[in-house]
Amino acid sequence: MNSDGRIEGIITKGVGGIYTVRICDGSGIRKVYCSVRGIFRQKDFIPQAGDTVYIEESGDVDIPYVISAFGPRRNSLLRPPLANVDFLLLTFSVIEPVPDLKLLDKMLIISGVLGIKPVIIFTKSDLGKEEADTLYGIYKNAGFDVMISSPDSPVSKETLMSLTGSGIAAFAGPSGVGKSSLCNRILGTKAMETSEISVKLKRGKHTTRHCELHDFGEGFITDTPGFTSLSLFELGITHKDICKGYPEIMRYTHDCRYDDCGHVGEAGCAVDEAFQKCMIDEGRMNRYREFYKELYDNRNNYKRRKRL
Ligand SMILES: Nc1nc2c(ncn2[C@@H]2O[C@H](COP(=O)(O)OP(=O)(O)OP(=O)(O)O)[C@@H](O)[C@H]2O)c(=O)[nH]1
Ligand SMILES: [Mg+2]
Ligand SMILES: [Zn+2]
Repeated sequence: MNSDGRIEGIITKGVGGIYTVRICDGSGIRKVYCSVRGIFRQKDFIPQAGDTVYIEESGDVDIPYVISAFGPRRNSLLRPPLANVDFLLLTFSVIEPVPDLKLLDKMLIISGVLGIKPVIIFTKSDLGKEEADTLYGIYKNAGFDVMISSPDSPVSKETLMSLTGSGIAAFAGPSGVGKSSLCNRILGTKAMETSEISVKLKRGKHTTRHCELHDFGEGFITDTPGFTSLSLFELGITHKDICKGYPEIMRYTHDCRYDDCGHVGEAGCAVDEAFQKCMIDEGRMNRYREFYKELYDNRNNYKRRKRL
């Protein structure tokens, strides 16, 4: 407890305006229900799991505490809806549903822009060993941490814990890829509901509906709801930001002739030269160019940088 009577905590879950806050006071670590002071109930401020908060007793028997202040946010995401994320465990199945690599690359760009460390997990390698090996090679060579997971050989708790340390780690990715299955195995519980993907559509069914931080070593881990689309433009990401999701392009940019080179066919572009020598994956480069063109064409249309 602080000298002013406030208790510091972290929101682990929020459903319908009631927040579960993890605190550490004289009684040890515990979780309490909290409402939130009216001044924070504004349209453009949504308390999120991961937020540091200060709470006071409310006098209400059912919801005994009220959040009276928020700590500063290092970052905040809408998909998944979380604050202060340190690691995004970008989970994509190699088959069923087929991986949407544009979505993966967008998430890598967002991670780069927000300073979040991405860890890529390709699941269901039991259904497509070759596909898993190819994807592993592409993203490993690009410079990312990549793991392959299957029911017989899931990503281990120890490996993940050694990577994520004391931070907040969140699974993120499309529906039906196995985020909850993996999260349950790692936590050793059946905390998260899972479900078969649709036989007809070969897609997930959006089984998980909210985020909940679970203690994980010195830090936290959370499952998240799956999603299918993301707009870089809507998030205020510009053509100049895209490189932040491309470590393999960043390796060459300092040798480009022009400081403001966009690496989309300019004379003296060192990235293009590396690409011609097959040093950069073709799919990754093509998606970079696609994002660049779309955001460059829209460069005068950013009205207000939206919250990420
Ligand atoms: N063959 C195979 N199936 C898997 C694997 N991982 C998960 N599954 C199955 O895929 C289906 C979807 O798994 P979930 O864990 O519910 O997927 P999710 O990503 O949490 O989906 P949402 O909550 O909808 O976002 C379930 O039937 C799982 O048993 C895997 O590595 N291999
Ligand atoms: Mg799920
Ligand atoms: Zn260039």
